[in-house]
Amino acid sequence: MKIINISYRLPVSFRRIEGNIDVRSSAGGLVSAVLSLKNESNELHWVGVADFLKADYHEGKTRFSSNFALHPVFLDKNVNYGFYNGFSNTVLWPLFHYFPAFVEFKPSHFTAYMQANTILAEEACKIIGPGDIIWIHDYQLMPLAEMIRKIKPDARIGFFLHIPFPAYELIRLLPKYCRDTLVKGMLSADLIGFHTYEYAQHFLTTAQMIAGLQHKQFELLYNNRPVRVGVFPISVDFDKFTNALLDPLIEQERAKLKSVYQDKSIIFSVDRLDYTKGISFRLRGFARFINDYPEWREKIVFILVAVPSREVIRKYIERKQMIEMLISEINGKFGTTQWTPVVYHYGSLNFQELTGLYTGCDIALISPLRDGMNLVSKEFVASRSDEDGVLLLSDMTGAAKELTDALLFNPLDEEEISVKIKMALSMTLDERRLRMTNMRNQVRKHDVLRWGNNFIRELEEVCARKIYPDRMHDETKGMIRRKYLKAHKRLILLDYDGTLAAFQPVPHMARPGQDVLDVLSLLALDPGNEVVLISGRDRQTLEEWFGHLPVMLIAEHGCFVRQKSWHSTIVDPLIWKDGVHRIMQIFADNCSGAFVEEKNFSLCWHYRNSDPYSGFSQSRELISLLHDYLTGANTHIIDGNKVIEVKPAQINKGTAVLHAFNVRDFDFCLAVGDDMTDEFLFEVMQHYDAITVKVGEAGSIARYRIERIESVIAFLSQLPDKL
Ligand code: GDG
Repeated sequence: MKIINISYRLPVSFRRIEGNIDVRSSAGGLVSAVLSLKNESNELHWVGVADFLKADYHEGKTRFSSNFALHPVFLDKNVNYGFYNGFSNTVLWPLFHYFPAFVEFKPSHFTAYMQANTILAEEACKIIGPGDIIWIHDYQLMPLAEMIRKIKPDARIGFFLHIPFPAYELIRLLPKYCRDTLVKGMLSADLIGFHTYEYAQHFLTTAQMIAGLQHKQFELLYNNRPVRVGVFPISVDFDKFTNALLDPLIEQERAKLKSVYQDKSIIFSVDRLDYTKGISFRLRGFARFINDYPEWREKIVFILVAVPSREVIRKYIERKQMIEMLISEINGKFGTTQWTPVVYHYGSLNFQELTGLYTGCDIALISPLRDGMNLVSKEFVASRSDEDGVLLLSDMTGAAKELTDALLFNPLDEEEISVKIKMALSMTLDERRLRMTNMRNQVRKHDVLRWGNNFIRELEEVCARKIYPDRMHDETKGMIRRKYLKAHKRLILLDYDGTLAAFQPVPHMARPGQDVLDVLSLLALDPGNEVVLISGRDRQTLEEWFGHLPVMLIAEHGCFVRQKSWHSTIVDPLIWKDGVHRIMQIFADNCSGAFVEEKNFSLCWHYRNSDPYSGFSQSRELISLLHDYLTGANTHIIDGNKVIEVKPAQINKGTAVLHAFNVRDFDFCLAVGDDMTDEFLFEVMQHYDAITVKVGEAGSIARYRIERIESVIAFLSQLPDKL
């Protein structure tokens, strides 16, 4: 089996330096995580975009030796520009980090984005074989899973988003064709991973808004496949950083630092120069600190390292100028001939310099306005095996949810930053130790190796889950009939719409045909049978259509039961109903073709006769409003087939059957249904070893599948036939 990792960047580069090819491997956490997945029974492969020349690669590739096979994809310069600098970094990056005003959308960039993804998909498919695992990373590759799935329908695909997934309100700003492509692209993976629950929740809302999907415990059904949404906070290679303290080279770095700044406390920060990292905000906070606490002047230094990043994009050039201006203002205003408050380095550090600063500083000050996770904070913690140092961390980072022993702050609040710097400098050694030990335990326990393993394990698990009911062949029908004939007491549970009758433009038009009435009579007249029609329809309709038959009727998804006479299973006073009716009526008035159907215990907003685009988008707004309106109301909102329904939460088709019967009394149980509400029935009935049958092509937890309504009727009519 192959594990094929696909990311924009490759972890290796090939550069010609003075005529020779220099092969350099990057040693980021993702590489460690991927390498840790290696075992005797798998091969590791890495597909990504080459940021080096083809000729240099061919010359140097024999000198690259690692545990994975490298598959660089060489993109045309213009395509790569539109793909990476264009759509990825001037649309998705700012939008997903809540900087909508920084978005510059160009359709040609989106075209390049799609082209690049198509090329990557084709390259990946050349190596994908049966049973392989494909792990796709990040916002540059959101449509890739769908493209791969088209060529390799059975591939096991995981997608991980390294940046925040924002609220739907932000996603809405993208043109419809873009947002649909991106979200449906992600949904084509089997497992979609995020750093935090917040991002996962935003994604689930978006999936409902865009694709009409309702999740059940973070699992969705998309194109008949189960898709799991999971939370996997990325981390760092703990041992690598923790061992740094005692490394002699790093000790030297620390010694240099101490000799230059011997009498001063050191604040340190390092990040890519990016507007999301809040560098100017931390500078203002620091300036406020030296202004408010003059006794600290000349006793403190802020070493600020900004690593060059995306230097061709306008907003990055502007931000660099802004930061550099601010640094000179602070140094000009507060500095003296003996003291430079901010020591600025624009460039990258090698590992020794980086860990020398992590281990040699007193405070790490990290202030993103948004950050998917933020690894710098975790690297700082992992490096501090001396259990000293204080972490000052923005509460807008994913890491803040785990590193709760940091001094957390809001990056816009200069005063708070200033006060927290003061707190950090005055903190006792005991308190520093306690906080750092707690954070180290967290990072040690959840390091990046565990992250990678957890993700792949969960991907394998979700792919192993079976949701495709077996088609019901003649042999199976024979087996069911044998069971039926042998049994003495049989429970037969049948949904109506979509199971025994086709959908019609208006609900009342779906009257039962004679064939349906005949088969129900045939089965119900056998004294050994309990036949139950279990439907979402109201009791009046069921009574009108089936009242004359000796069958039990369950109406409104279980809210009413007719045994000898009708009775309700609900004790809820339905105080929510008038308000929901008013809201639904407003939406019906504003959406041509939509109408409200009132049942005794539920309300439905139908949009099957509306324009598909506006009907669907109004239905999304209605759902979102109802979710908020009904907070605490003990209701369930069903996002059905062209209908939004609100009903009491405690009752569903499954619980209704349990209320009505002791299922164990029966030696043959059959449940047949076609839609989402029947899944509740299947779930319950499977505990009783029932024969569960899904009608139609959609995925289901049912055991068997029948494709068409006519086949259901034929199957039921033949049940009592002697074999
Ligand atoms: C994205 C998400 C998420 C930086 N400068 C130097 C250097 N670095 C290394 C750090 C750290 C990495 O780069 C930066 O990672 P972050 O997580 O802080 O930020 P992004 O680059 O924006 O990463 C982020 C991450 O993906 C992972 O999912 O956490 O939220 O935005 O490892 O050490 N390393 C060296 N010299 C430098 O000058 N050696």
